[in-house]
Amino acid sequence: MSTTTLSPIEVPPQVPSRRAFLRTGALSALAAGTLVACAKAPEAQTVKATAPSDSDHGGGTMAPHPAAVTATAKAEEMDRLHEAGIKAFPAKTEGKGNVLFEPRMEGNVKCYDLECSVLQWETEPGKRVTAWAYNGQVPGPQIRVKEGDRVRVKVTNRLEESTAVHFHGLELPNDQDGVPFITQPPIKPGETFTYDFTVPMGNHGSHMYHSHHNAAKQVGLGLLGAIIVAPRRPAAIERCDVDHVMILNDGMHGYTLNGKGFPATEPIVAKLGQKVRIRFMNEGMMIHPMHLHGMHMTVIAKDGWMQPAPWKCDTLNVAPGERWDVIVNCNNPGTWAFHCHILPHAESDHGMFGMVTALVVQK
Ligand SMILES: [Cu+2]
Repeated sequence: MSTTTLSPIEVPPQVPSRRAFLRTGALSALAAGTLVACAKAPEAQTVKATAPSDSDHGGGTMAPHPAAVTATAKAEEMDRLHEAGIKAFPAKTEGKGNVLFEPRMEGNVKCYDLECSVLQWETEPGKRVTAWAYNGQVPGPQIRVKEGDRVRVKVTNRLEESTAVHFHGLELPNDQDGVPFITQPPIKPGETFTYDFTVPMGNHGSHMYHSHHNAAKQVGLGLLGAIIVAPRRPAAIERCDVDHVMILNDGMHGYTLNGKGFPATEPIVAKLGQKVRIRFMNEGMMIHPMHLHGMHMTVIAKDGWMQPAPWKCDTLNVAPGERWDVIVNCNNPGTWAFHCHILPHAESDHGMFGMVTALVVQK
């Protein structure tokens, strides 16, 4: 299993025609097996309204109606913005979240140090927002353990509010559940709290860790991450070539996938014939029906629990707090749109934004 690492290269910023764009555009290049990124969107192009010719009016020498010129110019401008967004994908931004977190071993204990702090986070090119983050990442670093592992997570609070960490999906002893005043005192500013537990056998799957204190604000600002528990004996159906975690959020940073909005979202790249596992996790406060073009998804697990029988769909509703694991058999080459189907979370007059990415199946 691997996550493909890609190095972007420059493409010319000007797009002379739609045909040429299709030939040289970033998405075409992705599909051809080369990742291409524009460091900047194409230069603003002069919009030339195509004035209807005299023949459009059935002869005569009448000048085009100003309203028609304005409408055409508006349509051209809208198309230009849409094209610029697609050309910029996958756009470079500062900071990357959800990076694999290598544990520090203390004997047979996997130890992770998490520090909560405030920083500026670039969600899309030029858009910087205030984030509350674990170890400077939104989402926080990705923890991967196995069922039966002994785990120690030391949380240091550098925020101006108290906090606590809940391991969402893990069935832990009560005092490890991370809910202030129910299971522990809050971790006050400047304090450190250590969680120490053994991951129960059978509790494998895609889980999350996040703040459980003033959480609408704290999770909305970025205090969240993935904790993935591998089974000791994986089922045949979960074997895959690419394992991709996709954390959805809709708080103060807008509509994001792994802390970024389109065109700064990360494409999923696979080769023809490979199997991709996608682990959807919703850390937001809204439902997001995630829709994949070109191929169906086979649902294998809900909240970490293997389904009694796999089932198929192309649009999968992911509600707040839910995790869904799907397998995509990449049998259809090309670049396929992959987006939330609540369309105001994905498209506007100004082009695609927010919860949009692509699955690129390379021949
Ligand atoms: Cu959505």
